[in-house]
Amino acid sequence: MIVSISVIIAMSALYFTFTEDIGAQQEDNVFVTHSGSIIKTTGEIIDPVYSTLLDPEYTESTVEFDPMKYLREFNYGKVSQLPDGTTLREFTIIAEDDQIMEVSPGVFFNVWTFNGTVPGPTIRATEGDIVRINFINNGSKPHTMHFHGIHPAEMDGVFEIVGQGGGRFTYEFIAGPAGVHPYHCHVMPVEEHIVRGMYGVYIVDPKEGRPAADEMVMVLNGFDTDFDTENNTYAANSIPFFYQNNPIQINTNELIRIYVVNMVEFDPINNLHLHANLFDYYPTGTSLVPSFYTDMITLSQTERGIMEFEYEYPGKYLFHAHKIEFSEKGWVGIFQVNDNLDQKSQTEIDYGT
Ligand SMILES: [Cu+2]
Repeated sequence: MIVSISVIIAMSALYFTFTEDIGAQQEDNVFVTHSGSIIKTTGEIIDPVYSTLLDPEYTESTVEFDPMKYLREFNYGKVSQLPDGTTLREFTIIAEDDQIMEVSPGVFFNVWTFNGTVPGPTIRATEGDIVRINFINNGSKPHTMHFHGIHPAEMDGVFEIVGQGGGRFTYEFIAGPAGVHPYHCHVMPVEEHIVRGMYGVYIVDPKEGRPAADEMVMVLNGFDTDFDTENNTYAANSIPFFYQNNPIQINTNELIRIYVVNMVEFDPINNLHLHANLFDYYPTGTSLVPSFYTDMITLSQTERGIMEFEYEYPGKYLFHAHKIEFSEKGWVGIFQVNDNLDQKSQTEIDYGT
């Protein structure tokens, strides 16, 4: 009896000490969003219920991101011709680090963004064009833009740190080589700036172009919402299970071209498996001749390539990480292949304008 009472007293003491410690750690962090909403949270993960209790105005994500729109959205910039006939493509990219994105139903996460979304906009040019990026850092931390590809040292976005609170830098380089490349922030710790969302895709079209196709971009990414250097969600284009719940509509006997870029951190590899079909694969997209005909690719960090395929038979087909942990945490989607009876084609979209 005495022993039991002693144990209860000891456990109670422990409980109060422990909860006191938690209480001391639970200081409110305050985020002011770009819309002026004030969000309070006890951690870096925004708890929507707790936040709403503290601030009834706070009801939703400050990031507007539609994975279906992003999938086929290419940005060619403001186009003009230089006196020597070279095409100049100008882009304005604004960095922010106070955005809140609902990265999975009910999971609100403070993302760091280029032009307000994760991934940032897909930037597209033709090899030989001049790409000019007017970069503005409206964040609270230094940021840069580091493009993969070929360019002078001072345009590499590594040593020329762009200061917070409105710092500016103009990146300018000749687009090349033809292929698909990532861009991302390169401020230390780089891993944190990437896992928070500061990345996007940069496509360089070959001068001679590629055959007409229904074109898409898939950024393989994930979010570490509890800061244990392991991802809690995985996806193609940020939102777990999105393309499973909203299948991508494509046509039979039509060339599909996917620019795929792996931006998953922490995990050494990611992969992609296409069901009931095989595809031509062009690593980095730098050659016009495919290196593989396969149904499975494996990608390390920032590794990327171009996939090309057609479906002969209509129906529903899965595509997903064959690392099953990733697919079970969201990296899975469906192609809904429709009979192309009227030959109406996505390939009529005039890419490259
Ligand atoms: Cu950054």
